[in-house]
Amino acid sequence: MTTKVPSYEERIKWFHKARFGMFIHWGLYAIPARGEWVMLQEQIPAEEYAELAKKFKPSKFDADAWVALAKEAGMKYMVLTTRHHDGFCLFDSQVSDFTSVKTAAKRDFVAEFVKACRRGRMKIGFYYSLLDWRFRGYHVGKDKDPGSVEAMVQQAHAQVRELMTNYGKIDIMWYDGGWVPELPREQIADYWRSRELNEMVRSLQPHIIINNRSGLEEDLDTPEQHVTASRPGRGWESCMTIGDSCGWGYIRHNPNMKTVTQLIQHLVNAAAGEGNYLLNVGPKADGTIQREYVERLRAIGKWMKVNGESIYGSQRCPFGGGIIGTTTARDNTAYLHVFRWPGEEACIPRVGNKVKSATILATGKRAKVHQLPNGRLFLRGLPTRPPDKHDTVIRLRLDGPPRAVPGDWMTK
Ligand code: JFZ
Repeated sequence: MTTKVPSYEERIKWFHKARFGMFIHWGLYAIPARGEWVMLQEQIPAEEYAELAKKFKPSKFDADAWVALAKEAGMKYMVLTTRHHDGFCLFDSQVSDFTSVKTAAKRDFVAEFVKACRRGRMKIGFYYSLLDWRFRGYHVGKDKDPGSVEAMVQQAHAQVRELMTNYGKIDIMWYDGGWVPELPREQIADYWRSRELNEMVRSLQPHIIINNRSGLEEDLDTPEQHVTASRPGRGWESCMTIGDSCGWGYIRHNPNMKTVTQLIQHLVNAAAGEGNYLLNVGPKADGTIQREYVERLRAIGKWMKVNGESIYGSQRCPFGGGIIGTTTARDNTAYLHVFRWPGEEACIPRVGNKVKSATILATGKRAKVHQLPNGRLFLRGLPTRPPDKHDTVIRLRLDGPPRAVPGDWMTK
């Protein structure tokens, strides 16, 4: 019996409404606290690295606290590393003993995470790394150790089946680790037997969104550490760390933290391109999230409480943002996001609509609207100082869906 898979537009609808999610990189690597690549970067032998599992007993792990923080930030979904490149599973697996259920923790953290997300009405994503550094074949290549590569591929298929079967409705399958050192991109899907794998995923979870990291395009592009829009009509999600790009997993001293303003403007730029922003936290070994991340997420949430209508369900807006910022849209409304406050007057080009009103969301105050036939829109009577230091949003009520006038600047 073949399962009926809903259309792409149907499956991606909630994702476009959500716009903002939490990425969570957590596992044994939180113990050494030098990022999730520590095993490979410090060439730690698998047996030595496995000793960490004896110490992994996160006394303060509380999935409801993670969910509460994500909600406070204005996030609508959460993606957890069920298993990263080091091979350690945060879930119960019949094909591996290297799991949090069969070692010191004796807990199925994925199960606890899923239950907390459901209590918090959060959509759920599973990150799963296809590659597993513990398999010699991955490093020496299929020619030198075909048996090891086959065992690794079979592990991936079996564990993805466990994840798609044992935890109820899952909303995103977030593959990673598809790349193979000795192969060109076009051969990756065959190496992992990804067509067969994803057919199985869709048969078990027909509504699911699958990302583009199993060697196949599937449903979602995943620009990493940058905000780059995909073609109109294709879902995409920028994933990003708060600190240095090397540290998705917890790093004890991570000096280069992005500011709240930078993080909000990344989120806005993603929304302006009809994309999502998946912002990462790397909890400590005890399960708690570090203060610097909590403070930033709460500040973003404060901004989202006032301005979220310009983000959730956002559509591309054809108006120019000029130098002052960018624009998002939704139905018959456009939102001007002012990153660089110009003072008492703001001007943006290519506005083809009649603007019926302009309101600063942070204060509720109206701006005076003046429009020229060539599409230049002037907003006047603005305060000299920016009402919001991160991004002041001005809501423009329009006479219909946003439409641009052709840029006839200097061409007549
Ligand atoms: C991958 C992981 O290696 C990383 O640890 C983290 O989980 C991130 C979200 O995903 O990072 C990548 C992915 C792809 C490449 C490099 C790092 N690549 O294609 O060069």
